[in-house]
Amino acid sequence: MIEITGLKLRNPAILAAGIMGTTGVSLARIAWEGAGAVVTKSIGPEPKAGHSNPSMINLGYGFLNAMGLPNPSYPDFSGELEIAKRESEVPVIASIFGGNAHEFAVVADGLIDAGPDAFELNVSCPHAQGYGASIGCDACAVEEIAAAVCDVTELPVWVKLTPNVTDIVSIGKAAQRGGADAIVAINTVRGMAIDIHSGYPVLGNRFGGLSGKAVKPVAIKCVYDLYAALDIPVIGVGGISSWEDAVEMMMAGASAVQIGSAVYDGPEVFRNVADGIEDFISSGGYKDIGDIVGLAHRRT
Ligand code: RRO
Repeated sequence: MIEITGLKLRNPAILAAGIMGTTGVSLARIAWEGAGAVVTKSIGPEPKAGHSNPSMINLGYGFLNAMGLPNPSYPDFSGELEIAKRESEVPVIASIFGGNAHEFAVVADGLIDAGPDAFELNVSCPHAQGYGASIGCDACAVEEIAAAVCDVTELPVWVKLTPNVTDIVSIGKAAQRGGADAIVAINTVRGMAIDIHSGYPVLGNRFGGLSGKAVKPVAIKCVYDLYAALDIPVIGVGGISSWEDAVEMMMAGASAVQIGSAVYDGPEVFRNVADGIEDFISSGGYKDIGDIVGLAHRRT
């Protein structure tokens, strides 16, 4: 059992936003598979169809996606959130997005009655015009968005950051100033693939965000730097597919981890990661998870 931003989690392996998060039943399925908490697909103020296909490709060492924030909008998602809450015995976190602070607040406010346990503010989609990374690179905007959502809810507010910035710590500090209870790092790394036979970019949107094994070292460094600079917990995400990856992320400073791309290899990843962390703690002579969170900072 761990506690993060006041939420009690049976283990620190959380489903990341965007994977299996579009319906209440798919979220519940991941909870049944052993996840400590689940995060929904990002939900916004208006229905969005998303980018044209192909919207996701498997590069072998990671996935490149440009889904384009497809979602039914918050009024139409409330029912799914209610199902996720009813069917899962773990915290359900609503990932939300908007074009500005007001829209974020409207979406959060509109979802509160469906009963989420926390909000995750997605200010970091790398390829969504008017949303995401353009906002997530702007410290003032991030502070304003966090503050606006904190104004409409008492629930914990997590802010998910983009690695596509020169100084992720300054953005993390802005989120903290705005009242964020935790930082989630990282969203996907902006990238592109080109088909050499036709010369066309492969993704319908031409570019997208890279996730999976390839981004783990980027995520580890971001979490390491954020942990050193902030007073709020950091939740690590990026390339975690085994308990060893999760322990490494925790040693960088993550209080919990999120798992996304690895779910495509099977949802048993949550149980494997949770059990592996627990065995590592008990067999390594550590008292509890707190002993390994940020351990790399103490090894000088
Ligand atoms: O929907 C997407 O294309 C998407 C989102 Br919202 C995000 O936050 N990160 C990402 O890689 N894709």
